[in-house]
Amino acid sequence: MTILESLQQCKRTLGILVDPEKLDVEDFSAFAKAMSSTIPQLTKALELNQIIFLLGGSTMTDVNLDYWIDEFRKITELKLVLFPGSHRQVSEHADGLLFLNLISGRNPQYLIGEQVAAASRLRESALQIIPTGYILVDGGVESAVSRVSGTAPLSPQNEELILNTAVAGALMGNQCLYLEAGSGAKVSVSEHLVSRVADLIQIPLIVGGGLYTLKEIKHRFDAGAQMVVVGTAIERNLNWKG
Ligand code: 1GP
Repeated sequence: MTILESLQQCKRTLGILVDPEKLDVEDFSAFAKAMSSTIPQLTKALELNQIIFLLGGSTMTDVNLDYWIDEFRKITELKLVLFPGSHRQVSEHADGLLFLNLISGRNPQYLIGEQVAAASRLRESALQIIPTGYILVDGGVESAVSRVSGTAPLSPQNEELILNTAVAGALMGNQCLYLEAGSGAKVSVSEHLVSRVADLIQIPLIVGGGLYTLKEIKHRFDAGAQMVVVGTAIERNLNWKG
């Protein structure tokens, strides 16, 4: 089964976001130890169908991604999916790649420029490439995505614009949609908004940014998200149990 098929068929996928700039390779053993006890607990508490690791970050530049992924492989057999902040964050050593289109913004660099720049490496790659419409929703603090892309997030109050952006993203052929409040957001994407978007689209919905408790994650699944992403909560406390 491909990663995309697993998202289409699995009702509850947890994405654990790891930013290689924030986790030193030297910390891997601590990370591995923490994950070995955390993952079974999260799986049970959230009734998960699967967990995958997302790798990437908006500001990552000088990390040797191939080496980093090889080290990561030593501690997990879970799928590793790239979540790139730029065309430079491509590695054949991963399993898949979210091919992000920042459709909430109007910066051509993040609508087509980065994608074209990545194409020469992707055209002969065996990576599973998942076209993903990426919608940045205001999370109450300026996000790295907003800063780096030079685009403003959509206001959560402007529901119609978010819904229309989601529908347009699906009609353009994206295979997933990602509702993103930004890493470390104060306000996550609400269950209400998740539910309204989920009702309108037939492709997997990913939700992330500012989710810190099991309850918050569970409510996003209940509202219709196929995949919920958590990063900061685990970065802050490797023994996070939600
Ligand atoms: C960010 O959605 C992810 O792209 C995860 O956000 O770090 O706030 O969990 P957090």
